Amino acid sequence: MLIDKNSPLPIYHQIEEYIKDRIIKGDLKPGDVLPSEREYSQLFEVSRMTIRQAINKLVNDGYLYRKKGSGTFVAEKKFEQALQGLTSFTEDMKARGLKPSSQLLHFEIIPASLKVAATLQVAEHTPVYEIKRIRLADGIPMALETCYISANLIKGLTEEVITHSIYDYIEGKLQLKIGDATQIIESSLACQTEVELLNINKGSPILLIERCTYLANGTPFEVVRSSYRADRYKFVSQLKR
Ligand code: 16G
Repeated sequence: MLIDKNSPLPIYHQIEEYIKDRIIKGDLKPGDVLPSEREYSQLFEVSRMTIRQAINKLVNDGYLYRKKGSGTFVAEKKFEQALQGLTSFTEDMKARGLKPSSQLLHFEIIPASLKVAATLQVAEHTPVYEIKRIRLADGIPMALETCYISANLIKGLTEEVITHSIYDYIEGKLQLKIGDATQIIESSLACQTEVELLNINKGSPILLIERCTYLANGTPFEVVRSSYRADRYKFVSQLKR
């Protein structure tokens, strides 16, 4: 029996678990089209409404995605991103065996706003690099990043550097040691810019991450606001008591 109609567990939830199970076991693979609501409703002998409820939940949780006019598909597995280590996007993607790249949208030296200056612990209007990049893994857009970096501290950033790795440049070329960071994660829904640049549907879930990173001597050098695709990312941390 696929579902138990006498169980206290709601039927849509049992169906959701059944589909999830098939994805985890690999019977349904990323890119596969999901059987139709009609097929599932015949299989489970329940209404299409109940099936839709289960599928909606799996879409919201990132297991499935819908393509207008073509149906519902199995999504790629989410990346698990550890929250402990202070790593760069380049390092994260390489560690997964993926090819990192960046599409540069904007690069300019500007006077720091009051907010950026306060975080970077410099006077207002001190020159900072303003950098906007789309970060890609194997050519697929994963995140949109806007960062402000102290220009007096991190000298000589060029387009060439920032289309590769900023952290590599800081540690390899400038021989400065990166120490730690504070990070805030919030949830949000994709705005029009994110829809276009990350190639996602309107209203898709987004993880907003704001990071302030310090050199090992305690000086803050960057403040970054990133929008990560919540359909592709989950964050994992180890808790000790
Ligand atoms: C990550 C960092 C970002 C940093 C970038 C450097 C988060 C949320 N953000 O994307 O703060 O500027 O890596 O990457 O993790 P890069 O060395 O590849 O340029």
